[in-house]
Amino acid sequence: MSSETTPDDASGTYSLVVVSNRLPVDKVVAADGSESWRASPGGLVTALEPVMRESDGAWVGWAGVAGDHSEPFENDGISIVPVSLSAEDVEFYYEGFSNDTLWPLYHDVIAPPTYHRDWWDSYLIVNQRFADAAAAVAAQGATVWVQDYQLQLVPKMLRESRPDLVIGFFNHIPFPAYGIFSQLPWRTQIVEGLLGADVIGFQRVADAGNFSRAVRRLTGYTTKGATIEVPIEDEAEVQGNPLRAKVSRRGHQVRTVTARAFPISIDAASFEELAHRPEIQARAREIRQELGDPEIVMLGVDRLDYTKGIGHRLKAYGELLAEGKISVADASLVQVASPSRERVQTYMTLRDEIELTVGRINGDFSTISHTAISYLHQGRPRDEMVALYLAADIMLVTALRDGMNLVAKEYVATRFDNDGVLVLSEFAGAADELKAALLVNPHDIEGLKEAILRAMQMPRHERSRRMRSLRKRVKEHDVARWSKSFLDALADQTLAQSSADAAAAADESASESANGGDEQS
Ligand code: GDG
Repeated sequence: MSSETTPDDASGTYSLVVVSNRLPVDKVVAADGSESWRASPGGLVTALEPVMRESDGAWVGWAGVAGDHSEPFENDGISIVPVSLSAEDVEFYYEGFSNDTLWPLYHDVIAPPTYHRDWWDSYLIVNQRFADAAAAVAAQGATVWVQDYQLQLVPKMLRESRPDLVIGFFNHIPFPAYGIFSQLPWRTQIVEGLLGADVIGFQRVADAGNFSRAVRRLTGYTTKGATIEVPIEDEAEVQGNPLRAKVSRRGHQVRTVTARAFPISIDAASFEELAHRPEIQARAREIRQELGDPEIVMLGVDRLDYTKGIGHRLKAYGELLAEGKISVADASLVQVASPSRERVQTYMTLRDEIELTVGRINGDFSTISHTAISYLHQGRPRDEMVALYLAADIMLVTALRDGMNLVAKEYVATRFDNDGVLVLSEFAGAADELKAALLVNPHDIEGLKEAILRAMQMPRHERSRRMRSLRKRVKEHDVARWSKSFLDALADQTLAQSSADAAAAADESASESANGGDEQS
């Protein structure tokens, strides 16, 4: 599966470098000590894999195993550059600061964030390690695209060491309102870290707005629409890339940063292609039979995470059964809850709560022929996910807060039959685009129950009308369009600055000639 890295030039560097916490592959160490690599699931990988395969770029990230020191290699057309993390790095930087400080804070403190200075110190050290690894493989003037909340300091660190680079950052999770963000003891460092980028992308317009407000409050820098003027303090930065510096109205040397929404998407065609395969359609029919041929199959697919609103979904379903509004023969629920962050305490507690609830509902309402909730705490192959999407009459996405939610888009992409109902939380980024879904507030359990009943009773023509509209959006705005629009914005940003600079230089020389070069005038 793997071979030596083949860089795009003799210097061993690449013109496009993606940097993310996790590589698109995991290292698997077997009991006998033998090692192999396996594709790893997750929103980011799903989104970026097709982009990377089309370019000859390098991907810098962690292999998912503590203490790993693997050499760079090539996997399925992507050059992989592993960054090693010690067991303490994993505990402090990853499970601690990333998943127990930033994750709950950025998801509107649904769970309380923990603040530890040791975790922050580790975040600094590990971000520098990622920045150094990226700088080492980036060619002169290369584009480096940094991904997500685990690496928010990397843009500034990269700019300091490599002012020649074009730097992008994309935040896959929400960016919270200032009233929440301001809790973070290291809020200014985070904002300064991000401002090292030329373009900062967010999922929703509201996230970009929250970021710009944080910039104004914490730094006082001027923002205008999507543009932020960042003062240049280090002369080396101007020397490293003279085209990027310009003079602001207040007479400071600044560079401009763009912060705006780039809603992420999926490789819609590949989901549709899988859905057309006869064996996957047969599997979808088989799933329904195995469930005891209920009238309606409902589906939830999530990482087992407290942001996904799995508990709210189960509560609504359980109450509908308890009130006799539905029976298990009418409507069966399949819940895939893929294991996630299993060493973080909040996730252990969540798992216990969810499994207790599932057990209770099944105990109270299942019959020998019909199980109320088929609960799968396991990752499933992509083919099986598509079969589940095809088998499901109703897809329940009830996140309490979610950057985008790719599952909602995947469901839509597979439904080439223009059938199926998407029940979608208005707190998922996808709700900004998928307006033809049944939008719900998952905190409103009565509203959620009504939406489920409405979805169950929705006439075929309405299902079809809504699904056509959803499919149009997802097919036209796929992941290729997302990455292209981000990379185009990065290119435009540097181009605009170069031409603004060229124009300024032309003005200056024109006025110098008009003034006869008299510096006093
Ligand atoms: C983050 C943000 C944002 C899940 N279980 C299995 C499996 N998956 C795949 C899904 C989907 C992906 O993982 C999950 O993506 P989501 O977007 O739903 O959620 P997060 O993992 O939280 O992703 C999110 C995303 O980044 C991208 O920017 O949308 O808001 O939180 O692709 O299909 N895939 C397989 N088996 C599973 O059991 N094969």
